Amino acid sequence: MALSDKDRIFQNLYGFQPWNLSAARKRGCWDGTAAILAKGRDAIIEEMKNSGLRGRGGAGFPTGMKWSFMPKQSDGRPSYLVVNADESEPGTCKDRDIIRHDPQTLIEGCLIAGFAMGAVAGYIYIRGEYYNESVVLEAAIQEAYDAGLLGKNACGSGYDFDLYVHRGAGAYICGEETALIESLEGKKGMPRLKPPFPAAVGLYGCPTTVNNVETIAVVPTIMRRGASWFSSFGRPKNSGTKIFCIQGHVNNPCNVEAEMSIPMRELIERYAGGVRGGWDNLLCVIPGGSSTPLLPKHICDDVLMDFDALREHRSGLGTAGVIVMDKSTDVIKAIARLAAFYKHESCGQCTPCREGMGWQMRLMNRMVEGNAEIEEIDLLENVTRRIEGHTICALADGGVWPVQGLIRHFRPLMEERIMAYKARHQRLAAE
Ligand code: L3W
Repeated sequence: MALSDKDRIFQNLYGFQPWNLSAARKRGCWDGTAAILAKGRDAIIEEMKNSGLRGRGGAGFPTGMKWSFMPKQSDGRPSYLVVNADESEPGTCKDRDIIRHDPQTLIEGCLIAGFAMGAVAGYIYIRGEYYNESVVLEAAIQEAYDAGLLGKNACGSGYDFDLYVHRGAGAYICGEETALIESLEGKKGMPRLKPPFPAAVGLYGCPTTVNNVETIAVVPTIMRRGASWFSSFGRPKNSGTKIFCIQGHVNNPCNVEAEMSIPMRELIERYAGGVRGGWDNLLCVIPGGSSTPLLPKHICDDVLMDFDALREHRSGLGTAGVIVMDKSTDVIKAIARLAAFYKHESCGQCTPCREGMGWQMRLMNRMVEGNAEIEEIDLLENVTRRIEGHTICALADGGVWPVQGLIRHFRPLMEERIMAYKARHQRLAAE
């Protein structure tokens, strides 16, 4: 089902109205929250399961199921909710705009989610570079406390819930949930081995659920409008609405909340004004932050923007940071830039990632010039396969997927560049 304006959960995504509590209330925030909590923990989790909501931070894990992993009875340890606002995926700026312009959607979501999982407190871990957003968030939380919506007897529900903001220091790896927990505990942000999953052993060794900002911020509306309303958008297992960040060579770069499973072509055409210079000028699209690029032929196949459809195309929805590149792009250079990002952000804990990301970046830099041997393309592909799946966290996987996609889709271009480099040097040597 196509989304109309009134269906949008984020009514202030563009900041046309104030973010403060009274304006948020006029948009429907905090409407009947006490009645939602009165339904009880199990009913809220059931509603989330029925809505089909999947995590919006990249992995797409079913939210209701994740909450159900939290202990029903305390064994003496407190439980915590942690919100991942360490938004750092290339091309992704959706959580930033939720916090900037609609922070009460997130704060109300924290209360409902925290209640459903029996948490005593919530921590919002926000990336250090989002300084202005952290100021807005702190002020919005204070407004919620002052109005009795948070803290002791939150919303008059009899439930006590505190919410804190913690600023990160600008490391992409701290978006990985266990590295985030380490960082929150005051340690160096390095991923932990899983299992145990955070629901069993998380923050300070206590049961913890880590959810992305967008995931938590849609919860109040799902509870108000109902699971079947949310799941009427998209398709089974890929339901609901989603914020897409469309950028690059489009006529109108934007963040937009649209229905899940919208065809990529329609998304770009309807909301971003189409490709600069027209569709014939399209080179490729990275659909999910730094996932594998897709070619125009895939887009003409009407590829759908959801977790499962993009996986079928050996790519991914990720955080839905859609990067459009037209034919003026040096795609080898663009992917080399991503390789440099992952080299910079590797925590260095696992050898395949620590060594592999640097090796990959250096070879990719030579590929940009064409200063390589043709056989090194196969070597590059081979090494990426040896890195993938051999590290504690998904950072290295994310680092090799775009390179694998480049080789899969643009090998002739890479070969051509190497041949041109050789020809140029032979000519210079002969002169
Ligand atoms: C209990 C089990 N819990 C899984 C939980 C797990 C986690 C969630 C997903 O993210 C993706 C990558 C990119 N018992 C469980 C369980 N869980 N099995 O479910 O877990 P997982 O392992 O599938 O993924 P992950 O490592 O949490 C990796 C994407 O994230 N990505 C994007 C990053 C985005 C940003 C941003 O800017 N927002 O940083 C980067 O790689 O798609 O697939 O909570 O505990 N049996």
